[in-house]
Amino acid sequence: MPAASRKSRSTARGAADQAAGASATTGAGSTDQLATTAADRLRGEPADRLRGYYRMMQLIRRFEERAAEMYQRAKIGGYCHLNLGEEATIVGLMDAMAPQDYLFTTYREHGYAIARGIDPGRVMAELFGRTTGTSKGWGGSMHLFDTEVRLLGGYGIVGGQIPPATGAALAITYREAPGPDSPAVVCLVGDATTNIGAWHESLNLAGIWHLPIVYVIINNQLGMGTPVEKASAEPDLYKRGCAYRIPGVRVDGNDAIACREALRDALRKAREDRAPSIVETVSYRLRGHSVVDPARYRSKEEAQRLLALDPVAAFRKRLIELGVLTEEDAARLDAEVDAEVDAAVEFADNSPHPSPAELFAHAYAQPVPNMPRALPGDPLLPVE
Ligand SMILES: Cc1ncc(C[n+]2csc(CCOP(=O)(O)OP(=O)(O)O)c2C)c(N)n1
Ligand SMILES: [Mg+2]
Repeated sequence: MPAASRKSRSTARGAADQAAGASATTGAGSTDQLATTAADRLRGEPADRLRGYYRMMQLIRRFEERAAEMYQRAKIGGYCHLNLGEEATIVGLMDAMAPQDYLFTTYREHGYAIARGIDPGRVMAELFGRTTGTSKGWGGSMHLFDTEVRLLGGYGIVGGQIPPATGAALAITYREAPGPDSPAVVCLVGDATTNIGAWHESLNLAGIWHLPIVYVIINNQLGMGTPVEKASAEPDLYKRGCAYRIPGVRVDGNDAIACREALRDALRKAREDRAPSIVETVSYRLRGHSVVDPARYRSKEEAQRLLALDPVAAFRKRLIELGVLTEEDAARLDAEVDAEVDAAVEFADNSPHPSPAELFAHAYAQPVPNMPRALPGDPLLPVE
């Protein structure tokens, strides 16, 4: 391809601009028009709901900031990836899901777990590796799991969630008739994850078996330090189901309501028509890939530009402008959220560590002896 036409292909920055124009309920338009339509969407929402959205966005923001702090204090070990910059996406997507739906996520999932209804204390306790955590302290940050709210992981392997999510959608087709109250599966993947084999194999099966599943691509513009257009030959990620005749839409991930409407629409098609689809949300990862990544691949100017797009600050400002919140209301909600996060940290810190005697619990179907060493050919289990 000649360099000129290569350049004309969409870039990560261009993707965000396009996203604003491709939201679920708007057509493409000028920046002014887009700002107006986003504001119109907010005007159509009940004030209580908007205040609830702001509170949840701020809860996720403060939770993640405290998680980073706790990591630095060595209260949290292993890997830890934060949702900073993804708060509007999370709130919109989680509000679109019904209680009967199943959620599979990446390792960047703390905010989704909280917005899906898990107590922040149990999430923080899992990050701390304590028995009161969602996975009894065995999973850590990347493996939150809770059957009660149908969060079926938290996967540390890139794309590891895609085949089991597709399998869960297949199971639904055996157990339930299609209809407005039928469950569906939401499978979240990162932008870079659309390049792995499991993505293509799963989408092919979802296509031929007509599975009730929505693949949501959380396009935060980077896979570790690699921009989308350097990793994906088709950087318009919502088109990446076309080989399987799976349609996709792209929405602005900083617009909670656009995210909610896009997923709601896709879920309706999944439940009632058994039609799989893709929703791509475009937002920006505000910090490094994980808490230990200083994100040196970003210039200072870029970092400043991203901070100016902070979805939580933007939502707060917009609600105050619309008269939905006063400065005092917002400050009160912020203080409430801070107290909730303090309580979560305290709960985690005061919770017990798992006992070493239970090292193999929850890992194998049968009890496994904690042998000091085994040589090749030794039986794993004592032979009766
Ligand atoms: C199979 C596999 N390969 C590589 C990794 C290392 N790794 C962790 S996250 C990541 C990038 C994924 O980027 P993306 O899909 O955009 O998700 P994001 O982290 O941006 O949310 C890589 C390569 C891994 N965990 N698993
Ligand atoms: Mg990414």
